[in-house]
Amino acid sequence: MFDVFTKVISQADARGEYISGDKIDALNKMVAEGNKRIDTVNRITGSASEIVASAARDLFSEQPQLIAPGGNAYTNRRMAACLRDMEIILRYVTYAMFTGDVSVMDDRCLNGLRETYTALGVPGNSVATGVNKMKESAVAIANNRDGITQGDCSSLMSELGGYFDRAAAAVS
Ligand code: PEB
Repeated sequence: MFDVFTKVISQADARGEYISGDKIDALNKMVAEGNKRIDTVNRITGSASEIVASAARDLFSEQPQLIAPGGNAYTNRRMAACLRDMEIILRYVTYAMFTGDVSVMDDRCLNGLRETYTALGVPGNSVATGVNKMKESAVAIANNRDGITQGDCSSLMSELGGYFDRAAAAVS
C-alpha cells in the first residue's frame, strides 16, 4: 500500500537507482499545491451524503427496474447495501485523491469487486453508472470557484475524474 511518495521511493529502490530530478520536481509540485488537494478532499468528504443521495436518485430514476420488485435495490436491505456501496467507493476515491495514488483504492476496494457483484447478481454496469453520477457532482462541488482562493485546479480535477473512471471501469 503506497502513497505517491512511497511509490516513487519503492520503485527507485527496486531498481537500485537514485530518485530522478523529474520525480523530485513532480513531488515538490505536489507538496507546493497540497492545499488545493486537501481542499478537494475536504469538500467531497463534507458533501459525501449529498453526492451519494443525488447519484442514487438519478440512477433509480433512469433505471427504475432496480427498485421494482425483484430488482437489485428492491427491499430496504438491498437499497441500504447499494447506498453503502456507493459511499464506500466515494470514500476510497477520497483516499486516492489524498495520497495521489490508487493503491489503497485498488487493494482494498476495487480488487475482486466485479467478481463480488457477479456472485451477488448485482449489475456492475449499473454500479458504474452510479459512480459516474457521483463523479459529475463531486467534480462540480470540488471545482466550485465560490468562497475559495482562486487557482488553477484543472489537473487536479482531471486526476479526480480519473479515480472515478478507474472505479467505474473496475465494475463494468
Ligand atoms: C461490496 N456489496 C454487497 C456485498 C459486498 C459488497 C461485499 C455483499 C455483502 C452485503 O450485502 O453487505 N463491500 C462492498 C464494497 C466493499 C465491501 C464496495 C469495499 C471495501 O467491503 N444494487 C443495485 C445497484 C448497486 C447495488 C446497482 C449502486 O441495484 C449494490 C448500488 N451491493 C448492492 C446490493 C447488495 C450489495 C452487496 C443490492 C446486496 C445484494 C444482495 O444481498 O442481494
